[in-house]
Amino acid sequence: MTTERTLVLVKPDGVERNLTGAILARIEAKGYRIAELKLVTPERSVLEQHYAEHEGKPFYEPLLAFMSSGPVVAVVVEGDRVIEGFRSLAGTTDPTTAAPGTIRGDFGRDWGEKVQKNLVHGSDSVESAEREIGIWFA
Ligand code: DAT
Ligand code: MG
Repeated sequence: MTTERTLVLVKPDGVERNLTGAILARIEAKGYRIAELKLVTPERSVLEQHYAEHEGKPFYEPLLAFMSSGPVVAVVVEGDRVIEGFRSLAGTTDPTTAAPGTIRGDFGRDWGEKVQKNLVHGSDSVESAEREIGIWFA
């Protein structure tokens, strides 16, 4: 067993489309545990820290605008190898090509905007998870 914690966000498109329950149900059905959870409309400063690795990219400003456009559900999820496991449940970044059976593949829509409304975020490593949990649950 390698028990880990990861930061999951249900992004504004997921909350707006009433998909929070469906997304959390998949996480729980997989056997992961919800350790912390809150609904919040993020401040820009939180998003700047969260997306620091993407600063300067063409989609950065539209991404921050989208992410602050409404409430998100921030969740700390715990479980065996949950970091990789949740990324697998979420599917690849682009909803158009994300595999069916994944959250992004089943529910994601891609309207060709500059920002991909891909419903969820999941930390990509142990280091990212600890950093991101510290940002969202200070
Ligand atoms: P992921 O969310 O799969 O970890 P990422 O960390 O590379 O992907 O990017 C963070 C978010 O930024 C992603 O969920 C959607 C947006 N994004 C990434 N690449 C993009 C692109 N080429 N065009 C538009 N938005 C993009
Ligand atoms: Mg990422």
